[in-house]
Amino acid sequence: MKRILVTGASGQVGSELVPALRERYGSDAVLATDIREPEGALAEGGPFRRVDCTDRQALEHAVRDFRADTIYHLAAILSAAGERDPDQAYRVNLGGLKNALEVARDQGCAIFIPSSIAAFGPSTPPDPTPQDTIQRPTTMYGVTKVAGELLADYYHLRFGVDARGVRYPGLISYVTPPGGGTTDYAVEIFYAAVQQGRYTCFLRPDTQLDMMYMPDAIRASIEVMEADPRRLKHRNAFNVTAMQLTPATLAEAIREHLPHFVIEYQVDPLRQSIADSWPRRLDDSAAREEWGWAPRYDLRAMVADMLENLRKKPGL
Ligand code: NAD
Ligand code: AKB
Repeated sequence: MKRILVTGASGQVGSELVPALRERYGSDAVLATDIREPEGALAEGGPFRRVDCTDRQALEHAVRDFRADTIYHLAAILSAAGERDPDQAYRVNLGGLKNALEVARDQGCAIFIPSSIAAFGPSTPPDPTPQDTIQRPTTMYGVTKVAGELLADYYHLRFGVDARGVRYPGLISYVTPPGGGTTDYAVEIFYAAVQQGRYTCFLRPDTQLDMMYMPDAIRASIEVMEADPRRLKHRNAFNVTAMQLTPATLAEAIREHLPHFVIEYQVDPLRQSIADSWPRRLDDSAAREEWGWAPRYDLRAMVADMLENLRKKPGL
């Protein structure tokens, strides 16, 4: 029976991944950990332990006490927050990851490590961005993501650690708000549309980025860990994608449901320059070939589901 420890479990991804893992493997088989208290389904659905991933001993004790055989290592500082405090981003994203890999090696755990479209930079071919290509990111977040991809490969090659991962695009979801990224606009826009009927976007209307709806991201994270290892040529940092959006096309899709919705633009130079350095579209053929990846939500399906669920959310 699988026993899974999730770091950074209270965040945008963890708050949906943990319930999905509990549904699949049993509620007592998944330990959620974070430095932030969990809320909602995450808090009610199974065990939680406060663990700072920069504290290797604390992480090791949690893995050992729980007898975990798999770690989903989600704890991180995202792109915009990382530019406000690059030192903290380095400590959490790289220090925390190194600890998680060491603990996985010591305790014989498989480990899931998410990378990001942020692992690419302005010299990467942007459309489509190949699986294996130039990676010279210009943010601290991106630097830690490239280094993380390399570390994960290294721990597999050198120590046999079953490390796997995907490069998530920007993730759109309604359970937990995003934690300080550049793609956050694609979530904020929905809350603003439902609550105020208007949104002021911090990116230019034509800024195209890769995006994915959270149910697809959760499925990708579970499927890559369950994939037959004999078929995997890459293991880590698989490009995955579902849709390509600009603020203008997203606003237009929202207007199909809310015809009076208004979008305005007040560009934030920091986040615009980060977005301009990222790919416009990932080539996810390696994930499709090696473990059968395919997204289920396109723009229309995602917008309809987001609006339906946000309207049901208490307080909105
Ligand atoms: P998030 O910011 O919503 O959540 C991260 C969680 O990590 C938070 O709950 C935070 O409290 C926790 N955390 C921070 N420092 C910690 C520490 N020292 N010890 C333990 N926990 C700590 O981020 P997310 O969106 O859930 O991202 C999860 C992973 O997915 C990250 O690795 C991120 O880089 C990656 N990712 C996310 C997106 C996205 O759009 N959300 C896109 C690409 C990649
Ligand atoms: C961010 O914008 O920082 C994240 C990501 C794409 O990694 N959402």
